[in-house]
Amino acid sequence: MVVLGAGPAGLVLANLLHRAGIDCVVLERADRARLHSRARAGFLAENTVRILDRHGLADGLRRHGRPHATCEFRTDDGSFRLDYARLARGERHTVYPQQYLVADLLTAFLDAGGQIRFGTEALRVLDADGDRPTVEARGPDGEPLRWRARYVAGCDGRHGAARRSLPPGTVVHRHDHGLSWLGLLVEAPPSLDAVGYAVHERGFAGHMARTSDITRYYLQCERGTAPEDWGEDRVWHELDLRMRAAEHGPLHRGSVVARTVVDLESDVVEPLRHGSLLLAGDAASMPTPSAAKGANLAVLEAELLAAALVDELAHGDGRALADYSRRCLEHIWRAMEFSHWMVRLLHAAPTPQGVPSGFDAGLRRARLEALRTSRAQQDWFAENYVGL
Ligand code: RFL
Repeated sequence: MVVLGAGPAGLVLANLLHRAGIDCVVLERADRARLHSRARAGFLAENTVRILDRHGLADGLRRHGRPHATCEFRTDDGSFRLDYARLARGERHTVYPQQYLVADLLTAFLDAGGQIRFGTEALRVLDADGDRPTVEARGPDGEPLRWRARYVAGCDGRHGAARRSLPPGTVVHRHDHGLSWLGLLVEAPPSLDAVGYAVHERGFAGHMARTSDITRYYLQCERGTAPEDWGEDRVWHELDLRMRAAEHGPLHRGSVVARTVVDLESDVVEPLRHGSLLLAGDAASMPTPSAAKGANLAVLEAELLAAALVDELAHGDGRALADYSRRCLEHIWRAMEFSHWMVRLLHAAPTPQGVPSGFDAGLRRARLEALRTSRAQQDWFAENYVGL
């Protein structure tokens, strides 16, 4: 078995396969230090924590993760909070930066004798329609490498070799929301004890805790903006305005240590199985970061895929593998639908002339008002926000 990519999807899968005695190697383009420092997600759903717990992979997040269960919406019409652990199924998030989770999963895999080839870039998967696919790769010194295996798991993200190796005619459903966020990591404690969502005429702003001294902020920005155009003064000016610091209290300032522009695009590959090539995580589907679903889907799919592969390879039962794509797509489309709803809640829909639509603004106000006042709407939100 060859697993492409050592992100949350590839590492959960590799840990579970290795424990079940399935021979597998993980090919990872980056070196180990890069994986330990790549900050991305942070909000893990309760189901994700349950999966990791079930397989003894949750020690780090149990020790250092922090429970989180409140979000605060700030709008022109005032602000309101939702304590989502008191709504719907009573579930909360655990805030644990993705790079820490990746580090824990790497350690667990290597300590158990698992095999990872760092600095090794998969280039393509050949013969995926047969039962001995080949992975062609480039090693750390540029040397050509090849592996043959019974199955290849594509867990190498949206721009990886698995996606490039899909047979012609594979359907990739894409949606471009026409919006972009500047993602910022700031060396400062969180400014509020909630996820902050600010809906503002200048654009969306978001606040998300990461650790006691690192906070993630988002600022909606022009498509095509360069991160270096956002100096510290400009960042704090916009954050103060959009988060309405004058009304709600100052934000904790600190150095901006990372700036990334994220275009709000979503896609779903359908199906997730192409012969001997199986996709999981961002390689299978990419939601926008608007509802924090990506890492959670990656872990869920990895557990399903591991169980299906063990059934097939250890017990000769291929039924779960045959059903893998259908089962994942149910979760993926639910997560997509909610992420899409969040995008429409938090932003003015882009218009061809750039003139905001009053009709769209009215719908957005109605959505926020329903969320503020309707218990049924709040339960629906909570179930989808933290659930998977
Ligand atoms: P990853 O984590 O991208 O890992 C893929 C790995 O594959 C390697 N790779 C290759 N290796 C070999 N050969 C190749 N050709 C390769 N090409 C790539 C890469 O180096 C990498 O190590 O994918 P995976 O495992 O599917 O996990 C998905 C998540 O990382 C992703 O969905 C989340 O980070 C999305 N996301 C969030 N998800 C959440 O659930 N909660 C959040 O709060 C959250 N916040 C975010 C996010 C994504 C963000 N960005 C960067 C879009 C915040 C941001 C800013």
